[in-house]
Amino acid sequence: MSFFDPSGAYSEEWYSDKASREAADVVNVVIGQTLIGIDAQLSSPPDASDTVAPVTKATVAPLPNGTGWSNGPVTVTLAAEDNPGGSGMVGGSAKSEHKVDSGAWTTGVTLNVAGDGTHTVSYRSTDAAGNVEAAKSVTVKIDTEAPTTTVTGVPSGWVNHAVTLGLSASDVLSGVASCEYALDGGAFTQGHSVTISAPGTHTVSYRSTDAAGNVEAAKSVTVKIDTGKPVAAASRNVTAKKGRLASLPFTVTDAAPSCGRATVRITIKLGGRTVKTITVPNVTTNRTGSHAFLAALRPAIYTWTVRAADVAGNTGRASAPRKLVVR
Ligand SMILES: [Ca+2]
Ligand SMILES: [Ca+2]
Ligand SMILES: [Ca+2]
Repeated sequence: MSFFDPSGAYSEEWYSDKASREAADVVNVVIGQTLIGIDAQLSSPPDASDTVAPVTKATVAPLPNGTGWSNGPVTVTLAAEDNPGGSGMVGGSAKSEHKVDSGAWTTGVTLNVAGDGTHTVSYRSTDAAGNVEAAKSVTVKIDTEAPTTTVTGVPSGWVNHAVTLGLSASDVLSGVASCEYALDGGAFTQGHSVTISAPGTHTVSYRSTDAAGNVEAAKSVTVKIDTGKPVAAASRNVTAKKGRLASLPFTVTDAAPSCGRATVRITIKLGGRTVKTITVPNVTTNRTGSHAFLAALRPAIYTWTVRAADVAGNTGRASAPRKLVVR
């Protein structure tokens, strides 16, 4: 309410309630030079005829994604509006309140909600006249934990065939939305399996994303494929003394991409009949090798061949024969 005195001075006084008015706890605004001493009650007490409760709207920020999940804390903001002509949301009993799950009612218009899980945020407001709104609620679903992906079908070492990896994931709360893989640093592709068939050493990265949008830190496995057969050669004819050590030189060539290791089998024959076989494990390929053995054979002219199988499982052909002369 405002007043003008004849000099044109303008004055307003407000009282928050009757008690403060009596304590002369007033605010004066003076425009002009003279404040005239009119003591009048200008606002409260609230309109006793207001029996309509206010209406509160709750706004959640940031908004959850399309699945209804948030992957971090959210803020709930309350905005209350009283009925037109009502006692309003200022002074008197006016307040907004909120509570989370089974917690206590707390006065305020903003609320931070954190912690994984599904939360019920209840809220209500009271107008200046003391009309209490029936509590309403909004559900806040928070999931901050990324899924965990499990990969199956990973070979323990070199293999000589295509490899299919399976991806499966589990997630707490919102659930798995997608699994992805990336081959050799390429782009991630959605899928639950990937087949790698090209020879070579491959890195397969994988990760999953949950419905709340939490992306797992990518993990990776290595897949090593070698489909080439090693080529073994007996290097030269060998002469040995009966009962003495004799060295049989050979080479194993394995084209890249190669697992680099092979098992070599030496076969010694006499007159087309195998008289001795020797297995030499863990031979480094693409390098000259030899095997020393005790020539416990009767003097004769034998033949010997070598054949290699790489550790990926590829077996080459037997080499051309060389002579082994035992004297
Ligand atoms: Ca009201
Ligand atoms: Ca999760
Ligand atoms: Ca090979």
